[in-house]
Amino acid sequence: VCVKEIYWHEFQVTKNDRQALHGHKSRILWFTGLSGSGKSTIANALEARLHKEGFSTFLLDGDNTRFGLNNDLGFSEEDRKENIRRIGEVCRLMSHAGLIVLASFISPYKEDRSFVRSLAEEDEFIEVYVDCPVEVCEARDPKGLYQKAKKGEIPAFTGISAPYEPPDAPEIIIRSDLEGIDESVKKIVCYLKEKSHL
Ligand code: ADX
Repeated sequence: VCVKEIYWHEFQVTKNDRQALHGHKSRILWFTGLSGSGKSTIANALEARLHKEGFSTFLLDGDNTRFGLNNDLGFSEEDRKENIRRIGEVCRLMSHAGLIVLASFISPYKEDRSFVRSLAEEDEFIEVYVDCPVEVCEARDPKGLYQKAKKGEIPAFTGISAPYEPPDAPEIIIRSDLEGIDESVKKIVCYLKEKSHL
């Protein structure tokens, strides 16, 4: 039996102090959607815009974090859960650092996304559903993965042989098959300004 003798420390510099230094609130913009839906492209363009306007940001992306922090994880339901749990904790740390975090992960399970939401403060977590029909993602197939999945070369591929649970009440919905990137970025910036997040 492992008895954990650990205690939480409070440090002198608080989350509020860090937010004040950055001149804005911490936020977690969580992009969820199918592979090829455009999550990372939109998050990338949004980060560039926010950065240019003087906001302190950081972009986390499924493909990249799976090379490092999560390189021990695959795509089983259990591994995806652990992937999102760790990233949720990273988002929480980054929010304590006072950053606007943009997280781009398929995150196919509702339960895992609500776990991340539960780590955040009230109004801090903003779920952006990048909604795009699977046929469109398949036609785009930027990494050729849908083609491989259809041939059975990639098991448990989201949208083909593994489930995707769309959010019930996301803060923002982007129809990436109907809206361009600039339009999507504007929509998110407008939301953030309207809600006084920026
Ligand atoms: S998640 O489901 O655990 O949230 P994550 O966003 O980290 O996934 O990684 C998704 C990326 O991994 C995809 O964009 C794709 O490039 C790649 N990938 C490799 N295998 C799979 C698979 N079986 N299902 C979905 N994406 C996969």
